[in-house]
Amino acid sequence: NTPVANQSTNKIWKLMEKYLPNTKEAIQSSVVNHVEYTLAKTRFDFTLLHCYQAVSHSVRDRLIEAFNDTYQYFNNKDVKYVYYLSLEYLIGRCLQNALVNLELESQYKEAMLDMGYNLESVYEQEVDPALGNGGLGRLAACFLDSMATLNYPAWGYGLRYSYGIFRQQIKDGYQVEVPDYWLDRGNPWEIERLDVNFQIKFYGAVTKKVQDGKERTTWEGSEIIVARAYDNPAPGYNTFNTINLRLWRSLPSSEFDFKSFNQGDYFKALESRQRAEFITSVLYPNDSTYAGKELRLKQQYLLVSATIQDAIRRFKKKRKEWKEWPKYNALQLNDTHPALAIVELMRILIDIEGLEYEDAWELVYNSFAYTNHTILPEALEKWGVELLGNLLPRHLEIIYNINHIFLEKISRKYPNDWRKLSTLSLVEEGTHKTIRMANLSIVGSHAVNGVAALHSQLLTTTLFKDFYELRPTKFQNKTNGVTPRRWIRCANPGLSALLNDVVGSDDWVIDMDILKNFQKIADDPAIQNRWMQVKRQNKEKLYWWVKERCGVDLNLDSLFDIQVKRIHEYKRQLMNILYVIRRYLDIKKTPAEERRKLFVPRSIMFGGKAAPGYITAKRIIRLVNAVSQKVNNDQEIGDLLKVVFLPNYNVSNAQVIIPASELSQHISTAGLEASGTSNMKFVMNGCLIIGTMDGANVEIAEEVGEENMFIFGARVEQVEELRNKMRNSNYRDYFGPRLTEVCDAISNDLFGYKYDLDALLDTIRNKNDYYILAADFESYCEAQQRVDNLYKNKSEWTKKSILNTLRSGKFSSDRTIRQYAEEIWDLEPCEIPNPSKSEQER
Ligand code: NBG
Repeated sequence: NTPVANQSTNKIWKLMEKYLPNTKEAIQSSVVNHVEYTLAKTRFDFTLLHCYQAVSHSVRDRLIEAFNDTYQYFNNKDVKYVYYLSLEYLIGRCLQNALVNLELESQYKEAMLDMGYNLESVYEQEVDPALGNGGLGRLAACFLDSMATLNYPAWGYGLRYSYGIFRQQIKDGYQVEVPDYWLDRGNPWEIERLDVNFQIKFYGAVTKKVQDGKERTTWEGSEIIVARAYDNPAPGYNTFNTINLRLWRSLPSSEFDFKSFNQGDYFKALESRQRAEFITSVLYPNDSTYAGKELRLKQQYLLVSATIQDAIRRFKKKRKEWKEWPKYNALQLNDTHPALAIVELMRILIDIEGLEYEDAWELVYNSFAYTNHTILPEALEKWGVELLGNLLPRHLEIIYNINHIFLEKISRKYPNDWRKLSTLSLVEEGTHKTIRMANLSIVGSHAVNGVAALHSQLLTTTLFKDFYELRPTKFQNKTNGVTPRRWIRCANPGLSALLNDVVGSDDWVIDMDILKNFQKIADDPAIQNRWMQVKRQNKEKLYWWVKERCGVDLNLDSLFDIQVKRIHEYKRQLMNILYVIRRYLDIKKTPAEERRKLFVPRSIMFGGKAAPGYITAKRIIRLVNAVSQKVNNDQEIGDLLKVVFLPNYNVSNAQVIIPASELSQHISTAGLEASGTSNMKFVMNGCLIIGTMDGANVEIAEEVGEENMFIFGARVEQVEELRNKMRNSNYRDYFGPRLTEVCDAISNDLFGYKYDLDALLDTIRNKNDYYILAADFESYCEAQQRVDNLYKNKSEWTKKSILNTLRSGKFSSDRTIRQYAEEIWDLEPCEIPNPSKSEQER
């Protein structure tokens, strides 16, 4: 802090006030300047798309300012960092979120309106970057928002795929996957770092040499590519802190194909350059199954290697002593996908930095932590030893080393316990020998957590039981959360305004727990009315969305009943659609004049993508569309029942769908949904949940009260017994009469597509109904009856809706991130002074 530095900083602050003030005029001039100088369009004639691009650039200027200052400040304060490693980030659209977090939305709205542009239509121009599959990727995005908002010194690291999750089209009722080249129109939010590049090696050979009486190992890769950084600023709310999501893109390295060029094989050399670019070209569209493909392993290693190199470079700039590593670095693994980071850090510490094995291990162990997101066996990553050994020979060697030392400890503790040795081993023996990435992640981490109380408990009693017994203190729970900034403040402006009035400020946006203090408003008829109005407006917005995309006219007075999530057998969309058929048949059986008395009009909506190779999931989509076609065109039914498949469910669509929903379905087989996060978004937006006691539903019931939900179905302790009962019996014995009639209707071709649909029904008839859909069907129908009964009483329904929102505070990702920071990362917040405040305040 020399006087000279102070003087020049002050000068810069003065200049900044000139360039980026938040007045209407300054905003407008920054927008038109970007039209002219960044987009090279004329100020006097530009389209809505150009308007979006120019507005985004003007907001980006502000973000960059905050973002540079943030890391400068962290660096000066010499803080500890957390590195969040994830192969997926579903960040959704950025413009509105940035404006809301910078608290500039109303200023921009006014400035743009004055120029003839409606800010909401400007928002609609943005593509939705969909670099993730579902809950796991969206969780990472909510975490970034909370880490920034709570001023934690953090970095997000991931991959910049050129193609995100496919776009889903529905053709003749079937899902069709279309590539999503999201960078088509450029990406105004990212900052390409031409100067941040790291070499990444693949294949090659390992050599050992004795040097000064010590064995030194080196690995020479035979394919070398480059990872380049693309930075994406993530602003906090109500703070100047803005953190970075650094995404890597693969590029060819200039050196390595020199030989081919020199040998005159120009095309071969270019081909290999393209191969390098291909690595980060596409996201694997699997949710809860692992691919086992070499390209996927290359993606994982690229993320891990570039990130570790970056973190080490940053660490070395400040200090010399390796033993300080864990004091300044925490690394969080979002599932096992980036687990090779453990091995990569070991490799660099031993082979390059020359540390002893035990010393290196201590640093690795104390800095890494691992989050598990599922107990489904098909999701557990296991890499074939041949594949791994060929691509990363030195890493395989280190994994064997880790395993050797670990198993020696185990056999000392449990002599001759072969069962324990074989379940704990990082290596799965057999004809096809594999490396178990979950075991590697547990052994290499000082903390392991599940994502909801029930899930974390199941980890310690089933999947990771033996690891738990070995070291119980390593296992923790961190119940997921979602950010109220995007999921209430941005997605539901009507509700936000109402909550501002109730609370008397917008403090709830960063402190959701205060909503609890206002529960008495739930009985207030005036509030109830306003609450219903807000819901009605949100329903209207969805009404138009559906009309435009699906050509269906919904009844705005009907109950909006929604299930949106990845399509999977364990999530039981099949049970939902079978109930819709049940309802359809029941309506048809009822004399016309009694129908409206007995049935509440319902609009039942489904949305979600199926993994391209998951045939059963795709058949579920086919069934939904077949039922939709039949029911929606049945004159007798009219608007008593409508069924719609909402195409291409993604983050920006969710922001329209969730606030409009009244009933929300979370009906997985107990024990199989690790947490769920959309359940939290729905609750915050005043939806009532129909659901099983699974994942975070259990904690939602604790918070909002079971009486404010529609809980049904077998509990986790009962599932195995139900399966056993079915195992040796005919489905006719375990199907109730209501379900039998539904399935018969499908088999008798009431909806067409007999081949596909019979095959679908076989999954519950002849495969012993693993997801116990038949066993839960009766209790599901009863819960649905309770829904109808309550919906007839508008005031009671609305009261419960209000209580759902006011009691949802626990499910803010701010709570989750605080727990990670305090209980796993040992991380302190570090808030940077706001330069727009006066000098005294600074
Ligand atoms: C998913 C679970 C969800 C959970 C999210 C986020 C994977 C592997 N798991 O229940 O299925 O909410 O992770 O934790 O995507």
